Amino acid sequence: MFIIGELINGMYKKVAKAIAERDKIYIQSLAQLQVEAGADALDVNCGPLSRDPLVDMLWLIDCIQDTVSVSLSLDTTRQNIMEEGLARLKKKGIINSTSADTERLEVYLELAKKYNASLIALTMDKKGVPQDKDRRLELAASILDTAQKHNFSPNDIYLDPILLPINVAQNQLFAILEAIRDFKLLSAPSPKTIVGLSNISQGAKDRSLINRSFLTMAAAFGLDSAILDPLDEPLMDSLIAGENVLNKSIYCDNFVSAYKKSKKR
Ligand code: THG
Repeated sequence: MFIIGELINGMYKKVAKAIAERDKIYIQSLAQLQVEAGADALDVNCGPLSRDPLVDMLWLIDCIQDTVSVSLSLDTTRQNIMEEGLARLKKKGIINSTSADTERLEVYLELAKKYNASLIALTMDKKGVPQDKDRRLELAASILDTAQKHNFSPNDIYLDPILLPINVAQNQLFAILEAIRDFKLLSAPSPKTIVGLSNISQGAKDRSLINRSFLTMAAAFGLDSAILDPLDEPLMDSLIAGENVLNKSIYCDNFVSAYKKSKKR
């Protein structure tokens, strides 16, 4: 599974404070800790409180790139911030994200091509977040159709079914798992799939337990990537064990430590 660390997000009060105070040490340690824990990429989001999100995003990118060398997932809804951020990246970037609205999607497909970035596409449009699997599949098919018209490979598209909180949308979670499985059938080569894992437990108790239960199930439904908290050890251990069960790594008595060693860069 391709792990994108979620912790550099101004949604967290401490991160918002560190951004406002230009606390480079705090941000860089969050970057290092996540990479050491197994993150393949880092999500970067200035959060809702940012007074100058463009300047904050560029500061965060520079700050993170000064200390780790993984890819960055630029998590912003603003097109100008996305473009200036992409221009600043040293590694192949990830656009997080576009919706399925054609005008928006077309702009982001061209941006992704221009900067050789991957593109996360949410299966939602102006009508909002789908309430069932069929609508998610319909939007996913439309995203892939538009991508093909723009000569953009499905390999570089991450379809996001939008994971909803268990306390408000419990009856949709199984449909989301099925969507993750069925998205892969919509094109050849297949698109990739992704979720923002922590969404599922927002406002709930026992967050880590809910997160890791869903993640191992999603892995079994073929999920390729997740934005998650890599510092949550029980979560990472469940993922490692789950992938071992799925025969993605070879079983041995110390498979958890063997896996962790293999990820050290
Ligand atoms: N899909 C895509 N990108 C995403 C999401 C997604 N980016 C943002 C988000 N969802 C994934 N990242 C987070 C980060 C933090 C939390 C949830 C998802 C979170 N934060 C605490 C909360 O809200 O309770 C903050 C607590 C605090 O203030 O300390 O849960 O779905 N493509």
